[in-house]
Amino acid sequence: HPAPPGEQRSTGTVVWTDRFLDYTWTPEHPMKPARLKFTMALAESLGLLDGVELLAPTAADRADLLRIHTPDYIEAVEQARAPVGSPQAPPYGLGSPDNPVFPGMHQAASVIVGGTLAAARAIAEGRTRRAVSIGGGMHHAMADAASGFCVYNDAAVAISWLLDNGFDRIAYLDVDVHHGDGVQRAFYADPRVLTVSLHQHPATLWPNTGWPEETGAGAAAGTAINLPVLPGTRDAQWLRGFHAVVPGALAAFRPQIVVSQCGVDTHCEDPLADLALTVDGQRAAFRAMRDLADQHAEGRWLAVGGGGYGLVRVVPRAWTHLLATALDRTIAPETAIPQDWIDLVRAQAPQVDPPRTMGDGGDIAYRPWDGPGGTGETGDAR
Ligand code: TV7
Ligand code: CA
Ligand code: ZN
Repeated sequence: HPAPPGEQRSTGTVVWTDRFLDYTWTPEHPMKPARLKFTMALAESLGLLDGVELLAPTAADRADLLRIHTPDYIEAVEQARAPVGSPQAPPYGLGSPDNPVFPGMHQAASVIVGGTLAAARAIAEGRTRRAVSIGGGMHHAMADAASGFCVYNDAAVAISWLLDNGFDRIAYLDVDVHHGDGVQRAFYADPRVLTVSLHQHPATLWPNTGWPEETGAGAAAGTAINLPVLPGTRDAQWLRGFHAVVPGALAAFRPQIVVSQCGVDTHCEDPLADLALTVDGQRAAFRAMRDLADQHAEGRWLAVGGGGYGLVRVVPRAWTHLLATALDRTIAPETAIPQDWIDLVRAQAPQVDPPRTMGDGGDIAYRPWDGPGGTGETGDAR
C-alpha cells in the first residue's frame, strides 16, 4: 500500500553509522568514503532525514561471515598487514592494486556486512518494510578472495541469513555497472535465490563475466539472469532493457523479498566505466525496483549501495534519491541543491564543480517502454 500523496508515512529504515567511513583504501583509490559522507550530508540538508530513525549497525561476527567466506580467508583478512619492506603480496586477492591492505580492514568490512544484516533483520522481523544501507553492495567478494574493492560480500551474507530465517525465495537485482559476480557465484546452484545483474558488456569491462549464457546450475537452472548492455547506453535504452526482463522474471519467481544492489557507476560521468545514464535514469531505476518489491514481494525491499565514483557530482544525488525512494519521499529532479551543501563540498573538493539541481535533465522524457496510460514515472510497463 503506497502512502497517499502528501502523507509523510515513513515505511523505510535508513541504516547508518560513521564507522562505514572506516572502509578507506588508499588516498588514490577510487572508492572513497567521502561519497558516503557527501550523500548523508545532502540528504540531511534537504531535510530528507528529518524524523527518520537511523538504525546503527554493529560489526558482523565470525559466524555471520562464515555463511559465505572460508575460515582461512577470514583469518587472512584479520591478519593482513600492509607489507613493510616486503614485496610479497598477501594471498586471497589482498594487497593487489584494487584491494590494497589498509589498517582495520577486517573490522571496517565487518561493519559493512553488519549494516546489510541489520537491514535484513529489521525487514524479517517486521519492524520495517524497506531498509537501505548505502555502505553495502560489495558484490565482487568471493568465498575465499577479496576482489574489485570488496572484502566481505554483505549482500550474500544477508541473503544467506534470510534463507535461514523464513525466506524461501529471494530476488537479488544488481544495477551496478559491473557484473554482480560474487553474489551470483554464491547462489549459482541455489534455486531459492534469483540473481539478476545488468552491467556493461563483459567483453568491454572487468570482471569480464555476466554473459547471458550464465543462467544457473542444476536445480537452479534459470535462476541467474545476466543482461549486458553496450558502452554508451543511455537512460531510455537501459530502462527499456530493465523493463523487458526484470518485471517478468519477478512475476514468475514470486520473491518474498527483493534485495537491490544500487551501484551508480552507470552514470555518464563515472570514471570507471562507459555507460551513459543520468541521475534521472538512476532515480527511475530505484523507483522501479521499489515498485516491483511492492507488487511482487509485499513491499519488502532491502537496498544496498555499491559502486559509483563521481563522488561530488553523481553519488550524493543518486543515493539521496535512493534514500528518498525507500522513504516514499519524492524529490523532483528540478529541486535546487541547498547552498550549505554546495559550500561544504566546495571546501572539501575545490577542484570539482558541484551540481545545482537534483537531476541532470536526462533523456528519460523519451520513454519507449511506456504503453498507453503509462505515467512514465518509473517506466512501469502495463
Ligand atoms: C562495486 N577498475 C567495484 C568495481 C571494481 C573494479 C578496476 C580500477 C582502478 C583501481 C585503482 C585505481 C582504478 C581508475 C578501475 C584489471 C585491473 C586494472 C589497478 C589499477 N584506479 C564495484 C575493479 C577494476 C586502484 N579492476 O563493482 C588504486 O581505475 O580492472 C580491474 C583490474 C588490475 C588492477 N588495476 C586496474 O563498483 C563496489 N580497478 C587507482 C588506485
Ligand atoms: Ca550489475
Ligand atoms: Zn561497479
